[in-house]
Amino acid sequence: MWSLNVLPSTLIDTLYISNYVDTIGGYFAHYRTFHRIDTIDKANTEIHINENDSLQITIINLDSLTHDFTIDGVLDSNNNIYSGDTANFTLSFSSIGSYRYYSSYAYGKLLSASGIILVGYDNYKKFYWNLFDQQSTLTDSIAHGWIDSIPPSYHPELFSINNSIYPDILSDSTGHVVGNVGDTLIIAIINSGNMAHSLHFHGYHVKILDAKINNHIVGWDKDTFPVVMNERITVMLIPDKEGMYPVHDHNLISVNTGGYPGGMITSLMISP
Ligand SMILES: [Cu+2]
Repeated sequence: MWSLNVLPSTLIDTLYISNYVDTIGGYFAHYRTFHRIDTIDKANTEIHINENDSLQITIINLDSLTHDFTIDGVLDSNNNIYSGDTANFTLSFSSIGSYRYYSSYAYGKLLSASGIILVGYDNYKKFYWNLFDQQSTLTDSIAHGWIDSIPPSYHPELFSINNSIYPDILSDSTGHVVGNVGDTLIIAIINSGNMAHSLHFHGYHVKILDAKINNHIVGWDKDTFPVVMNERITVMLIPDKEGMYPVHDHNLISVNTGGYPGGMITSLMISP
């Protein structure tokens, strides 16, 4: 008898680090992100790796400042990538689930240089929600390295998913969940911001498959759950009915960016 095994392979990818300024919901802010090709993409590129595969990634620093490429539990921060330099990493992941890559420099991660790696769930439709918050008036000082932590007076007005606000997020095919009744939909969620968020689903409950920090919530079947700072969570949604339902941060201050309803809201569009 023959048995067919899927041999592990290597995913090869390249990300660039850039800085840019943008006005989102009326708020001007400095950003740094990891993105593909040599175009600046507002969202940090999400990466999916099949279960058991490894990742061979090249990071090219187009920014004027030094960065690193950090993945908690996988890759330590001690790998400076100087301005104009290129670094290569070959990485393997011990378990399926959601991971976060980021630049550990304050002028990197506090300005959203932080993205999602999802390992596994190869045969399902996958979506990515990268939560972020920031106070627009702090970003100039952070960008120049004049402050390197969030002050106690933190008063964010910028709340986004994939660096996009509602309703703009509806045109982001990675963040706007589209599926059918009975589908198994996987959503990878990280909190790249500076405060805890609490996601509330209308219409459905989701099963929490993986949570790296708040891991007592694994196995919960809930419509609301915490996403603390630096968290990485994977949830499974199997819609039992058709409809269009919002998902938003339950802290209502964060659904006002650009006017209500705005900010940290996305949507589930489920067809029969
Ligand atoms: Cu609600």
